[in-house]
Amino acid sequence: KLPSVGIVGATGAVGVQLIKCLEVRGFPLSSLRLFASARSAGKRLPFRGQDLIVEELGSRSFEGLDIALFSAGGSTSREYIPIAAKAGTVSIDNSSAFRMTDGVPLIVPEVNPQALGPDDKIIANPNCSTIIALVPLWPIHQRLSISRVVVSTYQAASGAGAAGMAELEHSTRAHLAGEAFAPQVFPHSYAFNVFSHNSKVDIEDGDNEEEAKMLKETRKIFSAPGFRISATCVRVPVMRAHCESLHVECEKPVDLEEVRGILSNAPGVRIVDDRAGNKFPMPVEASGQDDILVGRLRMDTTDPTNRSFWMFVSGDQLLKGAALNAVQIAELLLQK
Ligand code: A2P
Ligand code: 11C
Repeated sequence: KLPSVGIVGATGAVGVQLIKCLEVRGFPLSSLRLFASARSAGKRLPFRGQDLIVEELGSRSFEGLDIALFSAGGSTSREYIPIAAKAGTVSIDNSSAFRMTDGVPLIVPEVNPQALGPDDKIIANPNCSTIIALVPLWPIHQRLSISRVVVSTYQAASGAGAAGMAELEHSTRAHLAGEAFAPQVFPHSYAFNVFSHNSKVDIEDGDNEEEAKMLKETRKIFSAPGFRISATCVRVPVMRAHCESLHVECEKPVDLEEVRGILSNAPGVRIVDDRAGNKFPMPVEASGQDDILVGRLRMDTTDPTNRSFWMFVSGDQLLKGAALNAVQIAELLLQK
């Protein structure tokens, strides 16, 4: 029997991509229902040549639903996922609400599919910055044993949802027109600016929540509590694909050709590394693509032990960073 599927947060930036991913990948389902807040009830969204009508999410929404894909923020997940579980619905959650909860698997299908159990009722989708880093890092770690990673992100507006994307556009238009603009989603003016990630900063250690998520989630997904990774997360005025600079140190001396070979066979990775043409991963090319683009592969010549190298990656925050990874988890669920 084909599963019945629901999307919670269907009108959001990720929700719309969830609908598209289910359609493009020909996900086998008997019915699709769309849920959002009361504001969107009655709105129509296309799926497989038909218009589906958005329903207001409520505590009875999960009756008869096999799988729910949640992307409506942490508080909606915290309130409704336990209700869904009681109704027998399996939830795949794009929020951070349950990611670090013991017993809830945190899955990147290319990395830890084995962590998904057949009876799991809540499955967490990692943070976008984590997914985009781990898809290329995992095959390298398996073959070369990474001893330490230092990440710097260049994160797009899409990470803050549809309202964040609209704010980038409106603040840019206002700036070009010489008009004043009062930011509402972000703490600073976005147009022609770069600022530290807009999540809460820990006063003690100085990490913001986005950085803390990258460290904790990587350790859980790799099943490596002591994995050495640190991060600096920054917002750049880009619409929808994140970039990350990764400094990778391995246990043993590195042969860059071996790294290139590993990445060229890695699922979900495409190498874009044209030194002669000065062409490397860019958000405009990663947007709309399933693969994580990887390039700027080069040794860190300041490491006399030859164990360290650099790479630069770009991945669509709304696809592999969110909707695509969630739909791949649902596909994995069906296989199990
Ligand atoms: P709505 O469009 O009705 O506000 P984004 O990540 O782009 O900001 O989108 C958030 C998604 O979560 C939207 O689909 C939004 O619906 C939905 N959402 C927000 N709050 C709730 C809620 N309390 N119940 C159900 N859906 C919600
Ligand atoms: C961003 N990654 O780009 C964030 C938003 O834990 O899923 C998503 C936060 C999360 O701003």
